[in-house]
Amino acid sequence: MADGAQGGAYDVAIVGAGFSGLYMLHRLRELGLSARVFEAGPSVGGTWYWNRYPGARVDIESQEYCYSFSPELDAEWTWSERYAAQPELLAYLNHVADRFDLRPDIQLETRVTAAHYAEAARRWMVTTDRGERVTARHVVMATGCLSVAKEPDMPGADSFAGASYHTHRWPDGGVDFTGKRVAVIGTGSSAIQAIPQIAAQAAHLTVYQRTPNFSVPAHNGPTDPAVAADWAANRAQYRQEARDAGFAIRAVRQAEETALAVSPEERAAAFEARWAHGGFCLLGAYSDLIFDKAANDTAVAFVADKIRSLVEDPATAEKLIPKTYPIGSKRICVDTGYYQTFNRPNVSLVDLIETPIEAITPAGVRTTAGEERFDAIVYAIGFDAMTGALSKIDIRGKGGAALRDRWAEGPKSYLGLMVAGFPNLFIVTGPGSPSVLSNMAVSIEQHVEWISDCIAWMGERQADAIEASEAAQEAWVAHVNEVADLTLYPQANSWYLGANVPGKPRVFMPYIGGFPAYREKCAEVAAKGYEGFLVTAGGA
Ligand code: FAD
Ligand code: N01
Repeated sequence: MADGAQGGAYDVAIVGAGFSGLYMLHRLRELGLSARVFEAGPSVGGTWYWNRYPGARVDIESQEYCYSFSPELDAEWTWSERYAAQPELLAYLNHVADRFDLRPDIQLETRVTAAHYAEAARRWMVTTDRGERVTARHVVMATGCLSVAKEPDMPGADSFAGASYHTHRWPDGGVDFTGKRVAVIGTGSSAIQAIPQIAAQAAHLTVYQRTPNFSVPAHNGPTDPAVAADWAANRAQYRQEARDAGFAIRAVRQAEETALAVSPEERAAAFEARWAHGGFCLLGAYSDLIFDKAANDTAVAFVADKIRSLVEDPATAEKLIPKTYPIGSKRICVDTGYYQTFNRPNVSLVDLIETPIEAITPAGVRTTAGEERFDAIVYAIGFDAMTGALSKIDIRGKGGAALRDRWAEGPKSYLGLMVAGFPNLFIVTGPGSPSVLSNMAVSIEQHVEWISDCIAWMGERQADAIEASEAAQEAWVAHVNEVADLTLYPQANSWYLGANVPGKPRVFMPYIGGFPAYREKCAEVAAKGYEGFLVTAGGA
């Protein structure tokens, strides 16, 4: 069945060598197929190679945020902390690459610039920035949802005479901020992890905040040996519990009762217990927190009081409390000492709603309140999420149609896996799938397994092309929107909606119907002979 890798012809070309690309390669190898991975970076690891900023770590407990496909891998790997930090996650993914001998089929420092579908041959022509052209029956875009950084868009950003950093492109070997005056622009998950670490080192840190975020404590620490032993004894069951959980996160411990059905005292106790436990489980306290504004308000009020209790200066505390969107409608941040950092004498907060940035100057940052001088500026301003990496590649399907054009009004896909008019092009955790609204380690495995099963199924039938039908795609897009509108999510100006990138169409991109329902739908589609897909064999 293998096409053979001679002369740059493969069964499958995989773009990206993060969590998704590595597992995709492993699965295809097991099927006896030839596959080549192209990775723009100098290392495997994706997210966990690029985001090396101080404090970078996972926001889902390490035991849950890792592959589940290999019991041997599970048995030989131990996590040193409850929430693993970036170096450990990168070491894990490097270990996976070595353990499964993946490296011979991975080409690093090679960016895919174009992928064009040749209809007559039913093959993709893939072009790289090294001038190579290879062909493949299938292309898997394992390019990541959060892999294209937003560039600083304030006037004068290029004029700054000091050092500029982006959290997504942190220098190898780190940065020493000792004795420096540092600005951090942004207060999303990346900033909230980096700020306490930078504050501990810098002479002075100024945080420029446009929209405050809700953050909950991680209560991170060394892995509790009892927890590790419990996981080792019950891993298969716990993994299944994660797959059966709405966000594919077991630790959320989703309760069934609704927030307003209980007394204020009972509610306060439940929130308090979950705050003490740490992480995302706060949102699992009641079943209606992401559906009902009044229920959500109770969690907002709880977190607001926590912020007031943690931040000594009342004016600073008020600025740090989000007041314009429901909790959970933007990804909650999971921090280690974030709010307490604002009690340090060397840290100040600038509220950009009161005093917007006018320009980055050669000396520092100028807001409507005046200029502050810095030695370094850290941009923690996020990503062109979900569609950014795909829109950077010149992807052309049937009739030479460009994916960029097809998605000009917002991304459309069937199940987040395939796009009508683009046969044999698969997307891992694409828009329209649970993706970033889930434990991505779980979602990635489900997608990779669905895609490899589909390719194997095609091989068994000597089918040479599979493509989402327009009708199935339209119905799925309508369903994704309908489900999003049942929740409070569209009420926030989040990157889920593309609201963080000027000019990006405002479309709710991930699927919020829950991982279990989604997984079931994908399995049902496959069991019905890939219902909603058009399959071609021998040109018919
Ligand atoms: P990535 O890890 O993004 O890998 C994609 C790779 O594709 C990149 O290495 C990129 O260089 C490469 N690539 C892109 N375009 C091209 C091209 N044209 N040619 C060649 N190569 C290309 N998710 C969670 O569930 N829990 C978390 O705690 C969590 N923490 C995160 C923390 C940070 C700082 C960030 C940014 C994201 C986090 N995420 C988290 C989401 C995270 O991206 C996923 O969990 C997961 O790592 C994605 O793996 P991936 O392989 O799909 O994509
Ligand atoms: O990016 P973000 P991120 N002027 O988009 C501000 C995952 N992740 O890298 O909200 C001034 O969330 C912007 O302000 P506003 C996780 O899924 C996980 O932090 O647009 N400010 C915001 O405050 C996360 O959700 C972890 O008003 C500007 C910030 O920059 C996703 O990645 C860690 C601005 C960007 O926040 C993205 O997180 C890190 C401007 N021109 C990331 N432009 C974990 O904890 C933007 N901002 C596991």
